Amino acid sequence: MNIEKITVRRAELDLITPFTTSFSTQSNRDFLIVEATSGAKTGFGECGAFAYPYYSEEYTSGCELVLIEQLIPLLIGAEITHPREIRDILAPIKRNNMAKAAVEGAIWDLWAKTQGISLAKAIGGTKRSVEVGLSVGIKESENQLVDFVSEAVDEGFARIKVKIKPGADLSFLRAVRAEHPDVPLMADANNAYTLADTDHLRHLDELNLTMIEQPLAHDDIVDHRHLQQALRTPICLDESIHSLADTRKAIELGSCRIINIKIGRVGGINEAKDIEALCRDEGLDVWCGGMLESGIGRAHNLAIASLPGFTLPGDTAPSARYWKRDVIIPEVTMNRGSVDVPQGLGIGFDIDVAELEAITTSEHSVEVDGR
Ligand code: OSB
Ligand code: MG
Repeated sequence: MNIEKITVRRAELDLITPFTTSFSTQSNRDFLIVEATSGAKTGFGECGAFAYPYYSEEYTSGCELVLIEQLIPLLIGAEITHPREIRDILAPIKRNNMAKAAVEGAIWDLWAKTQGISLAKAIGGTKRSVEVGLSVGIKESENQLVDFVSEAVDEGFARIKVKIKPGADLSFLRAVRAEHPDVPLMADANNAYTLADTDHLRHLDELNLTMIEQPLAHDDIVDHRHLQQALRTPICLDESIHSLADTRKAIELGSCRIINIKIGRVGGINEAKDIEALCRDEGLDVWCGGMLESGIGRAHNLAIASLPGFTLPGDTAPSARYWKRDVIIPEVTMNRGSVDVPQGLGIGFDIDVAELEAITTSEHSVEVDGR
């Protein structure tokens, strides 16, 4: 399979509900779609980066540049027999994981389409449907949060994740727990705490949470070990894990009991698969995180979540939770807390070309003959 053309498309979508984390409030997405073409077939990938580098060092404009100037030149015209080769081709470029994952994802989709199989099958997925949780942003009051969560519980989500930060944590979680004593509940701090908060965070143990996600610094694994030793609540690492090597070190140290795998954060499906396999061997639970993706990134997330090691519900909520109109047809829907893993070719959804064109703000294509 020869990679004849790669397009980087920048697009904007408005979120139905503004999403507040400990680091920002987002009301729209300014993101990249990468398209890779060979012959008559095109594969689609999405870059998880946000417009500002608040979650990690990557951000949309930076990813756009690194794709155009560094990554695409290594891939254009390349003869690829299997997408597992892409990681080595891109290895000279350090990090830039979300940019790498976007183009790797496009080529995985393209390859699956040339093989006549689904992306999930190409990856080695085994599940036909995956359990889904909802990630709920920080609300202004405990009451607002409880109302929002109650709606989500009624809709059937398999677990609820509540964003927290100092000043919007224990009382908010207690209010949700009082109303929903049995719902699988977790919290995500997006690195809003330090070890000095250990006594405060110990109160999480009273709430029967399935986990606390990334309580400490985005680049830490050592302090998380100390905190995990002080808590009964399992720690899940998100921001801290960028690779298989990071995963091995976190497991060796005992820094967490659960890993959130985001394809973008770890640099692509190849790395995500290796992390899943290691965690399965080591008995750690894994689940699929989200970056408020459009349907294209969501389809990739559903494919990876179909691997057997993804034992917990993922942040792969239905399209209607995020967008008035998604860029895929049909949109992602949920049935009793689960989403079907698409079985069609590649990502298994058609692209809503009219909608994708309508939300495009810029576009850059590179072709094999240098045009
Ligand atoms: O930490 O998982 C996170 C959204 C933006 C930035 C970071 C995170 C999140 C989410 C949303 O939790 C997950 C989703 O619904 O896509
Ligand atoms: Mg997180």
